[in-house]
Amino acid sequence: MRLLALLLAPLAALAQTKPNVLLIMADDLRDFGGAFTKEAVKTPNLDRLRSRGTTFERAYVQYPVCNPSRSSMLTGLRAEQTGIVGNDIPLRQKMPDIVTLPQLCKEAGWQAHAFGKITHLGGGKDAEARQRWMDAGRSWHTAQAFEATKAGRKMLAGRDVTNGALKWCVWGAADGTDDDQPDGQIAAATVAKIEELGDKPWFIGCGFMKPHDPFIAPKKYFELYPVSTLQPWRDPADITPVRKESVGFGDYGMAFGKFTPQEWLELFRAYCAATSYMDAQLGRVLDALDKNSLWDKTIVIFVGDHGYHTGERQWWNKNTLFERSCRAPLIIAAPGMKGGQTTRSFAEFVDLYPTISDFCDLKMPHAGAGTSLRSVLADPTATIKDAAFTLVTRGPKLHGQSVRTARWRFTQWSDGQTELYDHDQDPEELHNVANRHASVIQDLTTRLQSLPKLTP
Ligand SMILES: [Ca+2]
Repeated sequence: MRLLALLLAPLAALAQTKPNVLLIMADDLRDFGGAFTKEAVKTPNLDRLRSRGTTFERAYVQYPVCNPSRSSMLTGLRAEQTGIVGNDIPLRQKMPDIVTLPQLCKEAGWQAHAFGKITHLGGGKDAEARQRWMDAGRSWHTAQAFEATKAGRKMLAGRDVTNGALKWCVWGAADGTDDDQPDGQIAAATVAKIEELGDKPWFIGCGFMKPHDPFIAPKKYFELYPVSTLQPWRDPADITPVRKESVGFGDYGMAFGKFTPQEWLELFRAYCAATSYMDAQLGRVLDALDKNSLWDKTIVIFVGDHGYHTGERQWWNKNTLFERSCRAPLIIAAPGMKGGQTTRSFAEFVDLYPTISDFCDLKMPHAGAGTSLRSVLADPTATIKDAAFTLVTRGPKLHGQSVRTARWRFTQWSDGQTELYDHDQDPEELHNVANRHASVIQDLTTRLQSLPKLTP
């Protein structure tokens, strides 16, 4: 027996250095107050994952739009460095030789498979273009996207809220089952792959597509939210107005400006229903980890790709430099780390690449912009950084950069305009105090100047 144990010891050590990686993403899921329970939305499976891991209450994306955020996260580089600042350019067109996070593991022997939306899903109906957008073959052995079935496309209730002005701005309570929508199929495919791969080390991307628009979920999830139980956000009367490029710009701003209280309520209810639907699919994946006893062999990361305004500053979207858009959900459950922890340590999504390569004992092949979060997982009172940075662009001529510190959010536009919000007094960023606090602004301007230059 002793000889057998000696022979097996190196194998056990090897297994420990090759944990499975389960990267679960939700699309356009705002951070509901960090604890998820402070607001109306019901997310029992996110709560279940929180009990297994560490919840980051201050996690920030580097660009609050799908493709720029995901490209930054998967390369460990800031959007200023990738130059990917829109949903129109696939990663490889801009960075043909970069080694992505799943690719790093794949080339080191992990089985790498993506289901649903991990990279941005461009390419329309062109199957080959879609595979290129998903970076199949380079980042993943296989990558697969999913669509609603005929039953799932039949709406039992719903409405086009802007009468066609914004094509995406519709909600629907769908006929059919969970698996008639893409997220149910994504959960089923993820579970099947976990069971198929057994003891081989794997890196699985499980990319849920909700609560992103169109705000559709099977009808039963709408029934969780009787209209009388919901109170959508209303801006107070004394809110400081800001420039249109900051928030409220374009056709979106025009349309949201006309929303009635009833329309804000309808959209908020649909967003909550789509969130609970996504959460239920997450539960199926967590069940597979339970059933196959994989928690001590798997690092599980749950992220949203950026935040979302559900009415704050009369905005129903992302793509702003406010807290509601820049802050996103992040939960990490890693082998050997305690569960049920919450941390106020700052985290940026560029930290995920070094964190996962740290747990996989792989060297990051290029100089990344982030830092491993391992020390925070070991001790949630530890900190690895005291600020987080986010970029947006407004066409080729204007961009804004924002820095969040423990007390402040400071935003500087490339034409020199600034905004400053004091989180000690004003957590919802209602009052711009940039005409005061000159020394704070000087300090935070220096911090922004330390960022890499935007290279479009
Ligand atoms: Ca998104």
